[in-house]
Amino acid sequence: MAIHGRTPCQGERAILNLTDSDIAQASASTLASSAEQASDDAISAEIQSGLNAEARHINPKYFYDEYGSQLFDQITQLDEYYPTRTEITILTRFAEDIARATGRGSVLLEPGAGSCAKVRLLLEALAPACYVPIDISREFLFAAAQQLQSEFPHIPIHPVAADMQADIQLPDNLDGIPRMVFYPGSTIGNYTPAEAVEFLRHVRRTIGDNGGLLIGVDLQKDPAILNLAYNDAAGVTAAFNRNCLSNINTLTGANFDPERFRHIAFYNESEHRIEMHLESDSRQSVVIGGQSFDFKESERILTEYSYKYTVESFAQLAAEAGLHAREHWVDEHQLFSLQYFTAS
Ligand code: AVJ
Repeated sequence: MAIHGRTPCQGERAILNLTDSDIAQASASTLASSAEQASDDAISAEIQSGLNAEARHINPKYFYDEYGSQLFDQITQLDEYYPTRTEITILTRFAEDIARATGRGSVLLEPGAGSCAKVRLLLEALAPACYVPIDISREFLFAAAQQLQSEFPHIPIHPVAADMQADIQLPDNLDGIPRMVFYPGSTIGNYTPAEAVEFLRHVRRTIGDNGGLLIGVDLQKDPAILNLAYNDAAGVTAAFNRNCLSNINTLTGANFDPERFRHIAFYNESEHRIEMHLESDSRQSVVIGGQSFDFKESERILTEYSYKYTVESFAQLAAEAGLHAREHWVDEHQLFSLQYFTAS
């Protein structure tokens, strides 16, 4: 890959403690094609186990094949879907203030960086010693990193194709430089609180004793706003939800008919989460990897949780992972938050 301004940060793959086979496994052009690398059997087995469970479910990662990623991009532009534009407003407005709070010149790591769009809003202010975007989709990530490098020639950029949970070891020349993990998008909301703590503990191990975490967290609010955000009038979220079934058909040869499942999304107030389900419009059977699954009329498959927090409830969760709340920034309507934590 041609990356300009090669610096010590851009060592071969010294930055990660991965074997060649880890890297081969983690590298793919899209989430879907990475899933394709796992054998059809392994994916079938994962889908089967979710549908054999007491509460039938499908992992939300199956939303994101190429078409699903396009649909998500459309969602971010809907009037009803406030999170993306609100987070961008916060990042733009408070970039200097964020940099003052976090300090400058750290090694900036971004799990699931994708197109590296949001970090652009912070790079000038944060002036990192090195920016390390991490993503499972190798081709996409490296193209995005190359583009970013041409826009920010003075900031060393070192893309790493890996799973978010990979153990990251920085090369010796970056020893002693504080690390900061940037995790925007409220992706953390897809995890249950217990899973979120597990992820945050992984972040805590990655950043060490003098590192930090800057994370985007969607906030609890009027349920009417939340219900609209996941039930848009144009039906893009419904198409996004159903698309996981088309993707599973492609990946496993299953015979879901997406049109025979209704999009259901609602805010569960006691659990503080949006739930998305696919609801069978009638009795039907679907064959996946040779196993047949019967659906009753109106039977549901859970496809996504999107947990909403208060600044305080999220800080409490982070504390369980050894992360201490330092500062936070919200928009004027308190729809969304950016929160900064340190390890000590
Ligand atoms: C990408 C997980 C942040 O939970 O709002 C958008 C995904 N699902 N509309 C979210 C999503 C339905 C989104 N996250």
